[in-house]
Parts: sequence; structure tokens; C-alpha cells
Amino acid sequence: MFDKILIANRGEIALRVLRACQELGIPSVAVHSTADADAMHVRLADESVCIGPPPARDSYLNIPALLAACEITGADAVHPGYGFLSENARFAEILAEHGIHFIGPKAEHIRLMGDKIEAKRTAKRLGIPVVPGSDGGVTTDSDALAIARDIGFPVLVKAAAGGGGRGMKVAHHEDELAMALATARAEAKAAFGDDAVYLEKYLQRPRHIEIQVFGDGRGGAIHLGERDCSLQRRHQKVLEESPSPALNTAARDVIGETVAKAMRELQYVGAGTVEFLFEDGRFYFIEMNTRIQVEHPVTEMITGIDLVLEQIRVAAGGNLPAAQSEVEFRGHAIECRINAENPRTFLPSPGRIASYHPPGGLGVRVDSAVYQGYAIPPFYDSLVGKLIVHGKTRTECLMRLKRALDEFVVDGIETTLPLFQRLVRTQDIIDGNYHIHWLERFLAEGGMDR
Ligand code: MV4
Repeated sequence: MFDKILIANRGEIALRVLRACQELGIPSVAVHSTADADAMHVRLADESVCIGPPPARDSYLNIPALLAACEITGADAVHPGYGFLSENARFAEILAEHGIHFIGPKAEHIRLMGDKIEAKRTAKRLGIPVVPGSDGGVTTDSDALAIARDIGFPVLVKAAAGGGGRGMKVAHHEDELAMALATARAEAKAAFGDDAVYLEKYLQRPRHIEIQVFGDGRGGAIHLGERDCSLQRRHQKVLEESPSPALNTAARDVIGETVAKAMRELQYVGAGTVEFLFEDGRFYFIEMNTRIQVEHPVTEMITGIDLVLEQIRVAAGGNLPAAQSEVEFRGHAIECRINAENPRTFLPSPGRIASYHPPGGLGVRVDSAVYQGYAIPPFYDSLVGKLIVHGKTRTECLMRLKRALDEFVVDGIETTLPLFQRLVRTQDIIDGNYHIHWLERFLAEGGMDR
């Protein structure tokens, strides 16, 4: 096992990793920017190192500063959390060159999945169903037109270096294709320095369902079911749940086993998420994330498996947490991302938390790094915390969520708590009847004011 783990992150995920370290009896090192000197992850870690000024590029993304922090403290492993350097293949390689373990997948798999064209090609080769589209990148307009006619309009132009919705353009008809290509290319070039694009059939009202996988890097891999992440706003997830209201046991077993088999073939190591669009009963691969995700607690609540602790164990050469036949999906879990934002305009609302009272009780979990009197700095994402609720059934889970939301007090800043208060009282949500555009439509139609 590792001697000491450096946590290259901040906020609730830094705390989450810290807790896993404590349960494994491994000393931890927190790093922080000057803006985070009084952050909870710094207080609770065994040691801490200041790695730079507030802007992330000078601190949490500063590789030389992180290497120096490992050197100073004698950390022999780094957990990157999510965001920041978590999917930076070069960072994983540099750590290895310095004899430090990266708690995450192999650099080659991070790099492979970072290129959306290569990721899709690999998925297809491994027997995962993909969205119909160009086989690889598209080069000329006439090339693109031929493919678009073949798969049928509407089509979506996507950036190879994209993800998270950046550099995407829809063409509803032939006469929109050239413009969509040019715009997507220009945006991709500006955002990623790479103008490679590819073409897909545009799915109009799918759900976003992702499969959690876990590999041992030696050809063993299991799946831990799905999360339905269809409730999003501007490509930011708002509420996630497992199981998906749209799946039954048979459908889960089929897609889960397909994905697990692919991960065995890849010899994938650690936690990963394979993202799908799901429409008319069919799955279509879109991307794979090679990190622990914000919404991982939803999976932990229904499987009882500590994903972060298992990431550490497997990175140190340990075995999978369970055989596939031992994985049980128990009950239902829902996560709400509580942001420091106005619940109608979604404008950030950083500042001091005057009063803080998180909910508790059976089946209620709050993953947060804030405390009463803490000032949320304006430099980073606006996540105040995640409320995760578990129940025997979806109905029980929703009732418990309603109760927990009523208990939750965060005063002094604006939060998105009122949005969730509204959502748990909305029929489509109660019925599980929603897709990737549902929330934006609800908000545009004044759902918050009805
Ligand atoms: C799509 C799609 C429809 N058809 N691909 C958006 C982010 C990126 N991860 C993939 N995205 C989409 N890809 C095809 N072929 C619609 C989206 C999409 C979306 C996907 C998941 C969750 C929310 C979304 C919101 C808008 C568009």
C-alpha cells in the first residue's frame, strides 16, 4: 500500500478522498491555493502545502508545484479527484517518471478516451453500440454530405477534442451542413487547438445514462450499474439517480456486461464511466470518462462499494472489490448538486455562509466541504455540496429527498436548493419521465414560477 497520498484537488472531492485515506490508515497531504488556506480539506488532512495563487492554472493545475509538494512531503501517490488534472495523460506520465503513483487509469487509456474519435472507434471495436456516423473524422464537405445523406438528417458535428458539449453543431438539413462543419471546426480550433471533427446522427430526445465500471488492469473488470444523468442545464448535471427509471434488470445486465467485457479486453484499471445516449430502448455510446465522477455516491449508495477507497486499493495492485456475481443493486439513490447560484438565473453567488445546517437521518448523505462562517471563493466551481438520498424504492427515496431538502439550511448566499424543492414536486420528475432537454425546457417555460 502507499505510504502517503497527496490529494491534488479541493472542495468536497478532496474531503471525500481524505476520508478514504483515513479509513485505509494512509497519511494524506492536502494542497491548496492561497484562496483556500482556510478550506476544510486543508484542516482535516495530516499535512498541507500551499501550491500557488488563486487561479487554478497557477495552483491546482500547476504540475511543477504539485511535484514539489510530493517531494517535500514524501507522498508516493497522487489522487487527482475530478476536474483539474484528473484526465491529463501527461500528468500521469510525469508522475510515473518521478516514481509517484497516479491513482487512476493508465496514461494510454486517459489519452485514448480524450480523443473522442479514437474513443468511439475503440468502443465499436470492443462491441459497444455507438451512434451511427462517420467512421473516424470527416475531412471535406462533400465527404460529410455523403455520410450525412447515408445516416439521415438531422446530424451533429462534434469536435474530436471536445466533450462536455463544446464544439457541437446540429445540421437539420443539407443546406446547414457546410456552416455547421465550419463553425464546429473554428470553435474546436479556438477551444482545443485541434479542428478535427466527426459526424453523428443527431438523437432528438434521448436520456443520458452512464455505466460505472471498475477494472483491475489485469483483465478483470466489473460494472456497477447505471446512473441516469439526463437532468442537466448547459451540460452541467443537476440531479442524478440510480437505477434509471428507464431501465429494467435485463436491459441493465446486457449493457453492463457488454461494457465490462470491453473493459476486460482493454485491461482498464480503476474507476471509469462509459456514457450513453438512450433512446427508444437502445444504447448509443458517446464518450468515456477515465476519472471518478461527481455523481459517484449514487452508485456507492446502491452497491455499498466505496469507489474512492477501491480506486486507491486497485492502484496499489489490489483486487477488484467484488466479483460481478457478488454485486447487488439495492434500492434507489438520488443526488442533488447544491450550487452557490441563484436558482432562477444560475448566476454565481459566492460569499460567506452565515448559517449552515445539513440534513441527516437514515438514508441521507451530504458530501460537502463547507461550514458555517466559510466564505465560498469566487475562483472555482460553485458546488456547495451534494445531497444524496437512499431509499428502498424510488418513491421512498423521493419522499426522503423532500424531507431532507426541507431540513437543509444554507443562509448568507443564494443556492439552488429551491430548484430541487420545486423539482421533487413536479409530476414528470415524480414519474421519472424526463430526457436531456427536459430541464432547460422546464426553466424556459417558467417552471420555477409556477
Ligand atoms: C449528442 C446528442 C444528440 N445526438 N450526440 C452533449 C455533450 C456531449 N457529451 C454529448 N452531447 C450530446 N451528444 C448525438 N449523436 C445530444 C447531446 C446533448 C446532451 C447529451 C447528454 C446530456 C445533455 C445533453 C444536452 C444537449 C446535447
